[in-house]
Amino acid sequence: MRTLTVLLLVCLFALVGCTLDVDETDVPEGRIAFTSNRDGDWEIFMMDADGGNQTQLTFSDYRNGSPAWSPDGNRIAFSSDRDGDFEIFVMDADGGNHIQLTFNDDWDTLPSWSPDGNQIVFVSDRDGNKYIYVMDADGSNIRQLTTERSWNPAWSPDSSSIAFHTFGTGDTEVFLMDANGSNQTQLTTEGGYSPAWSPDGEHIVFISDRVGQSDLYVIDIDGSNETQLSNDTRNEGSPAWSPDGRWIAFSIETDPNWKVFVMDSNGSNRTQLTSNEYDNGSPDWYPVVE
Ligand SMILES: [Ca+2]
Ligand SMILES: [Ca+2]
Ligand SMILES: [Ca+2]
Ligand SMILES: [Ca+2]
Repeated sequence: MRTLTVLLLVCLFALVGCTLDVDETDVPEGRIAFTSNRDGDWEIFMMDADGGNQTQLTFSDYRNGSPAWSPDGNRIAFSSDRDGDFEIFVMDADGGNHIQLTFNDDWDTLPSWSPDGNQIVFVSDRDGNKYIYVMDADGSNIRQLTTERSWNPAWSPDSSSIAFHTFGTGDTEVFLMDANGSNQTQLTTEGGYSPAWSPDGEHIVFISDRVGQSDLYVIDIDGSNETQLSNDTRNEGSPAWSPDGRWIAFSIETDPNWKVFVMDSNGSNRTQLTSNEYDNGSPDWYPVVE
């Protein structure tokens, strides 16, 4: 009887151990907005961070892309070419109530919110090339921040700075600037683009082609500890950090389409989230830890 009791206890502890391990490992939690052309043109979708519950938020005959959650998780900024060129729009998190913020005949795209939700930084070619601009979240008070060709602005979690990359003349490199456009400083030196902040504001994940293939890298914001996170002959794109800091969502150009993946923030455990014959990309993590 005593032997049986011991055996039962061993089994019980083993089960508890297994259960704890499974809980802590590690299924990414939260929700991810992303884009897909699965209905014939680009639309914005949402899914759970494990790839489940994929739902379509926009429905149109034109292109909607670059989803960016407002910091409170109530709205999504995005770009749409419904008036013939790309403009910045904001909609509710359920896909309703579209409000147009920019009005011109040029490209306006890649919005990113200030952490207080009061401003949106974005890319526009309204002045002849692609430069970075900032506006109030109602579309007013537009100011130009960069005067070299630049792309992919990302506002820092502490509000103070904006990461972006420059291109067109020489190498494509990641830069940081103050939120008013001053103090533009180069962060990467061997090629880098598509920067995204860790939620603690200490690190930036980005893409680089420096070894002849595009891979994910991470760097501290003082330029130290640059580390390669992926080594894959396929192209990677558009990284986005989870609000709890544990995960990075991104896209991979699989044969023949782009798919959304997630991995640990150290580069391990790459898991595919979308599996269809269309392109899927531009993931942006719901910003509130639920
Ligand atoms: Ca459509
Ligand atoms: Ca426009
Ligand atoms: Ca227009
Ligand atoms: Ca790669």
